[in-house]
Amino acid sequence: GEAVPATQRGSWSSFLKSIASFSGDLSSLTAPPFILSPISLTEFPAYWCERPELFAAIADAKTDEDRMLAVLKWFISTLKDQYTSRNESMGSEKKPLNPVLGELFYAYWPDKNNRGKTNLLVEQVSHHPPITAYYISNPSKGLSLQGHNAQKTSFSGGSIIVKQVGHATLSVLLPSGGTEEFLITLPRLRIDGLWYGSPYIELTESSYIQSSSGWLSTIEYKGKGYFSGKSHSFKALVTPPGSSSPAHTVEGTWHQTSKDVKTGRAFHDVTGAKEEATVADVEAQGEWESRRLWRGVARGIREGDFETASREKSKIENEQRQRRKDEAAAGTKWQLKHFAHVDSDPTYEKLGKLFKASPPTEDAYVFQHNPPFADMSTTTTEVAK
Ligand code: 0T9
Repeated sequence: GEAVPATQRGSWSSFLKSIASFSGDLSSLTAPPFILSPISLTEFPAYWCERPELFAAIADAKTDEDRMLAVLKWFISTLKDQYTSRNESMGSEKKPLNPVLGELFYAYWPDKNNRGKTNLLVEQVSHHPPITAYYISNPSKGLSLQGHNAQKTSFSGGSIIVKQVGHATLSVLLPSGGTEEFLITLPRLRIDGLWYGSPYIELTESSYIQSSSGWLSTIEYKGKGYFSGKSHSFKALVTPPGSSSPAHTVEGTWHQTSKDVKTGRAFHDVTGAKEEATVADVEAQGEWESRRLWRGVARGIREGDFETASREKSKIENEQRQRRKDEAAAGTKWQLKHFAHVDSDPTYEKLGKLFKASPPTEDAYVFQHNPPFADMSTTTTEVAK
């Protein structure tokens, strides 16, 4: 295809053949240099908050119904950043760096215009298969989001199909002192454009946001040729507790704008700029922090020096292999730093029942409240002031 450099055509077509004959963990396949991204998957949870004022706005809603609408608006507004931002910054979807076990990513968005400070903490909690856990909080607004991400991939009709495994739970401290919780499930992805060497993501099927108040958002995703015939289309139905007829229907394209179908009023708009998180300088980072850990590889990829990139990558991989061997010999196990694994998430089980989530239960990684910044945890006292 056009986007594939002449010298990499052969390796791109063998890469595609290996994807086609393989399903499972794509991260372990070696891809040609032109498709490599210098950014690790541990940075991806930042996409949840690159419009921090929309996250903060959840705390300002006065009723359960308005809170669901604020959560839906924030969620829809993250999709452009989650699923199209590599196309914008690098020309196409690229293969991210595969995080090592224990890799960390810390970042924040400063307080501005009374939105409060938003903190992000990410830890790679499994290497094979890759699983990333994250905790995002805005303590002054009483908001916290906890989740984890893994993928099951397969190949169909020339596209990669990615089933996201994992979910997020959003916790909102209410002025009454109570807590409202939201279970957020994740859409399926189809990676198209592979043949031409310019991959991009389309979202498919449905995802859900279920509130403990009973309000439910069902979001249906469609590409070209459906509702509006446009790519990246969605339709969200917002239903009150115990009802199946929607109180609100929102329609539009998730990477642009949408409107409330009944009132005709604008709903979300992400045509404006997003805001990148603030991250410590590489020099000031610890050795497990993503940008520090991958520094040599990332520089090689950015500068087109793929020999250096692959030598630096081998160093990291060999070090990891040695570590696993030493642990096996000593009969010890890698200890997670910020999260504890639970086989079943009670919030998922409880809220999942309300919309018949499949599967009926999922595991989770619970944040241990030992953040690197003192001002990260959400407590009732902070909200009260
Ligand atoms: C969670 C997101 C996820 C991670 C990425 C599938 C994918 C790894 C997972 C699901 C974030 O919240 C949202 C966005 C993009 C997803 C990635 C896109 C992608 O291609 C990779 C996979 C593992 C590949 O690298 C496939 C090979 C590559 C050559 C295609 C570009």
